[in-house]
Amino acid sequence: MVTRGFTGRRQPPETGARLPPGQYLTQDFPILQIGPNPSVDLATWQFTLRDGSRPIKTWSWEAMQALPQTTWHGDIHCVTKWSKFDTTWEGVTFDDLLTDAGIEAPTEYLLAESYDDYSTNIPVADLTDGKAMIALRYDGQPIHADHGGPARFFVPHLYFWKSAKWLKGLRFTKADTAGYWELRGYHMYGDPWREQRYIGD
Ligand SMILES: Nc1nc2c(c(=O)[nH]1)N[C@H]1C(S)=C(S)[C@@H](COP(=O)(O)O)O[C@H]1N2
Ligand SMILES: [Mo]
Repeated sequence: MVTRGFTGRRQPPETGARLPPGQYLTQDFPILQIGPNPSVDLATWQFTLRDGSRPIKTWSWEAMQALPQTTWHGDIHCVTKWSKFDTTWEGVTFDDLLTDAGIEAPTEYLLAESYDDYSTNIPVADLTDGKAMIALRYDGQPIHADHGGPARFFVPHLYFWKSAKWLKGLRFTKADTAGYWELRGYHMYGDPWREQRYIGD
């Protein structure tokens, strides 16, 4: 059983087992971002899948809602050391997106790109088999703009900076290409269980 209202450093053993090294458990939901929320209008919202500079397919908000929706439940881990347990997200898996586009991944890497000029790189192997989604709902509700709504990328097994808010598209790249934080000293991969926070970790 998870202890409710827990705030101190001491924690039940089952909590410790779920916490990656160096993380602490938080009950609230911190907001972290490089600038103000970009304004994203659902009427003009677009999501585009690209192979390098070449567009593969673009979805409107309605088209994205019409794709199969999958629910994910579990824990998220931010590089600033908070972890949050038992979060519930719903959206379109990366697998279902590729199926709808009628393609297989053309390269082994991609960049998630956002409406606020944020980007972050992830290997394609980390996105397949249900490991990532275009999240459209959090806790049964539309995602609040502060947490990246209307749509954010969601890659929960990596540090949360890999889950790009206000997602605009995914761009396949030939090589592993650093995004916003990776250009500023953060790790290219970001596995919380191996504590890959910064370059060289
Ligand atoms: N577009 C965009 N996505 C982003 C960021 C950002 O600044 N812009 N910050 C990242 C970081 S560092 C973290 S920890 C998480 C925070 O998500 P939250 O605000 O929903 O907790 O979003 C990530 N995704
Ligand atoms: Mo972060």
